[in-house]
Amino acid sequence: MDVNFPDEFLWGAATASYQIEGGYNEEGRSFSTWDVYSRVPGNVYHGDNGDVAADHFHKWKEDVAMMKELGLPAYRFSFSWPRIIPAGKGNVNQKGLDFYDRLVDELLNANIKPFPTVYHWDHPAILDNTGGWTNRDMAYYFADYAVLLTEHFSDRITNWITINEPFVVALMGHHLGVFPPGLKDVKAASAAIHHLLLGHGLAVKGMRTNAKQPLQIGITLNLSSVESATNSPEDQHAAALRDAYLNRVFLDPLYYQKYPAEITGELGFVFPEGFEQDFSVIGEPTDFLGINNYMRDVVKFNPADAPFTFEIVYPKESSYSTMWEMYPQGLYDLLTRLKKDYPLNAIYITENGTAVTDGIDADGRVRDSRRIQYLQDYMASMNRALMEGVPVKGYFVWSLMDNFEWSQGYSRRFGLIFVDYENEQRRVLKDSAFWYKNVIRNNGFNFKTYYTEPF
Ligand code: IFM
Repeated sequence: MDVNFPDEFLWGAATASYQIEGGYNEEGRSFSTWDVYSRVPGNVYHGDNGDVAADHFHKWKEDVAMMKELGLPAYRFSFSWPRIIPAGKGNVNQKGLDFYDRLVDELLNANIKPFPTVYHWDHPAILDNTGGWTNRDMAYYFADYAVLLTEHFSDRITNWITINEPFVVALMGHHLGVFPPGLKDVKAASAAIHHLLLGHGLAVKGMRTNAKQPLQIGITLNLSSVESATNSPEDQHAAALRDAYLNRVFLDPLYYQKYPAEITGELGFVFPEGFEQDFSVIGEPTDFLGINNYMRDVVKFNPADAPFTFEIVYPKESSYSTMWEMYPQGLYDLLTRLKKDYPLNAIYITENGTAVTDGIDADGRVRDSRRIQYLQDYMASMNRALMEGVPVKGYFVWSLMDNFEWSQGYSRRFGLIFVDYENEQRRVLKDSAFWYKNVIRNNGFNFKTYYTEPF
C-alpha cells in the first residue's frame, strides 16, 4: 500500500440524530429546536424537515447490518436529547433509552465500537422558551443529560463526545442568524459560546464521576486552516480575526483557559459577568480533541461588516463538492498547526467528507468517484501529518448515509450509503462504500486518480 496507517488506527463513519432518525413524534420524543426552526417557511431549502429523514428510527437494524457488511470498526451517532429527556430537564423517557439500548447492543454484537455524541444541536425546543444557550441554566441541564447517558451506557460505551461543533450553535445560531435560534446578536452569541463551553466542562467532570469504567471523553470542534488571500497587512489581520472567530474562540478557553484577545477586544464579544471564574471548569482535562474538517478558509479584509472585517473567499465552484471546495492540504496544515499550538495527545477526525450529486445508474450502482477522490486525498493528507508526529488516532467519514443537511434539506448528499427518499428510504451502498471497505480491510490504500472528467 502507498498510504498505510498504524495497526490501532480507528476507522468509522458518522451520523447525527436529527439528520437520520425521523420518528419525530414517536415513543415520547418532544419537539427539538430543529423541528421548530425547519417548520418556519424559508428557513430550510424546499421546506424540508427531519420528520422522516432516513427513517433510521425504524431501519436501525438494517443500518447496523450494512455497517457490518462494510467491516466498519466504529460508528459515531448522536443521542437525541428530546427523545431521552423530552422536557429538557427532569423526567426521563424510558422508551427513548430503550431505542438506544437496542442500537448499542446491536452494534456491540456486530463488533462495532459505539462512539456517540451527547449533543449534535437538537435540544428540546421547550428550553428555548427560557433563553436556550443564552441562559446559564442550560449548561447545567446539558451536564445532567450527559451524566444520565453515562450512568446508563458507560457499562458498554467508553468513547464519548460531549458537543458537536459549538461554533454552529453559538455563532451561526446567535450571531450570523442562519441556524436556530436565528439571532444576530453578539451579546447572545457571547453567552451561548460561554454556556456551551461551561456545559461541556461540567459534563466531562460529571460523566467521569458516575461512569462504570474509565471513559475517553472529548469535544468535537469544526476547525479549518485559515489563510490570508494576499500578503497585505490588512488581509493578514483579517485572517487572524477569522482564526480567532472560528478556531481559537473554543480552543483557547479549552486548552489555555482564556478567550483570544481579538474576541474580547476588537471583535467586541461580551461574556457574562464573572466569566473568568468558569475557566477552571471549562478547562477540565479531556482525553482527545475531535475535529470536523471539510475545507480551508481563504480570507481578505472587507470593512463592510466592521468590526467583523474578514470576508471568506471560497472558490466559486468545485467538481468535488456541492457545498465547499476540495483542498486536502488544508487538513495537513490544520493538524500540524494544532500540534504546534496546543497540548494535544490524541486527535480524532470525527467528520470529513463531501456532498456530490449522486444518482443511481440504470444498473443499480451509484458511481460516486468524486467522493472516492475526495476521501482518498484527505486521508493521504491526514496520513502525512500522522507520519510527522501529529497524534491522529482515528477517522470518521461524514456521513454513513445521506441525510437531512440542515438548511440545505435533502438537496445535499454526503453518504457512503445512498438513501432513496422517493422509495421508502431504500438504501444502496455507493461505490465509495466499497472503496472504504477496502481501505478499512487493508488499513490503507494505493493512491489513484479516480475522477478525471470535467464537471
Ligand atoms: O451535516 C453536517 C454535520 O451535522 C456537522 N458537520 C458538517 C456536516 C456537513 O455540513
